[in-house]
Amino acid sequence: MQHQQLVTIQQHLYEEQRRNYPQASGEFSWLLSGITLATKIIGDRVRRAGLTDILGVTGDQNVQGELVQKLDVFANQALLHCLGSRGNVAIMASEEGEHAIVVDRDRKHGKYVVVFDPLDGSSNIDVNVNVGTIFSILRREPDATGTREPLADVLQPGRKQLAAGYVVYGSSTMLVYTTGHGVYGFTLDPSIGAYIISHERITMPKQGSLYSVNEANSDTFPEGYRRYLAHLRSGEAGKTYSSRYIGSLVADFHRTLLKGGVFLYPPTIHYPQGKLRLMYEANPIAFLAEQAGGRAIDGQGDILDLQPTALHQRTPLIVGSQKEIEMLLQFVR
Ligand code: AHM
Ligand code: MG
Repeated sequence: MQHQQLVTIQQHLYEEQRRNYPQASGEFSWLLSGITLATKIIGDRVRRAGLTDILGVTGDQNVQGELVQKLDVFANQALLHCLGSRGNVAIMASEEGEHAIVVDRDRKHGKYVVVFDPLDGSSNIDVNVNVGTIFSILRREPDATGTREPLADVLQPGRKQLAAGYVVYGSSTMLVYTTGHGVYGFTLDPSIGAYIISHERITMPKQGSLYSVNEANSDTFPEGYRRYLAHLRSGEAGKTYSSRYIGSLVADFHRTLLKGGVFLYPPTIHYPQGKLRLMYEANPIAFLAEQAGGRAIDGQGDILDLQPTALHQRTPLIVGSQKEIEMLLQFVR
């Protein structure tokens, strides 16, 4: 019997760095291992989420006398802890915190900025549906005068991302990431606690046959979006479309990445700027989409070209296959 070689994410990253950045110090791999560790801790807790009611409700003490935390708070702390101890992370910013957290003011050591959504789609936890962690890694830019505010180091356009990815806590736990040299997927082998490569060079189909949107909002979408959806349903787009919507961005995007089609969260009456967050939802997803041959736009231009002005800024997000995005632009531009 022939055995396939088990390639862990660390091995893969090591090879990738050797190929593309022979001078690399290994610091980046060290940083990424902080993320993989945190997501294993989070994934373990997600698996046991249904037992929270038995072990104790949120804010209460569980049978061991420990205070039970909400899962998204727990996920946030796991990431802050695992990244904060890495030594080369200067600034962290999270969906769970109002402000960016400065870990290391010394620019010589603190090279990286990490922005994340610790547990996306958390409204799905109670019903045993997939949730995820999303992350984006930026370089801290040089600051000759030493006066730049930490937030300015965070608010960089998505094009400047060094790496981005997500972990989807689904029927298996999968990590998908890019450093700008293609998109790779790793599945957690729970028996050995390692992420093993399972998806080499993921590419999004040029056109799919699924669209993904919260259709309950569609009466309040700008007209172009409504006509676009009607066009997809009409069969005139060359495919018979079906709809899929989970309500967890990571899971909805993961499917779109593998199967193609389009995911959209347009402006609505409740969210005139769109609901999703630019820095830690749209940017990392857009980087992955482009690296896989797809596209991500805000209805006008590429997400990755937007200049952020606030940490928790929202944006419309339309992401998917080339063909579906081209069609959308004809309707909304
Ligand atoms: P959250 O960060 O509060 O979990 O909200 C983000 C989630 C995304 O995962 C998902 O795409 C979207 O909100 C779903 O929103 P809606 O329920 O309005 O369709
Ligand atoms: Mg979120």
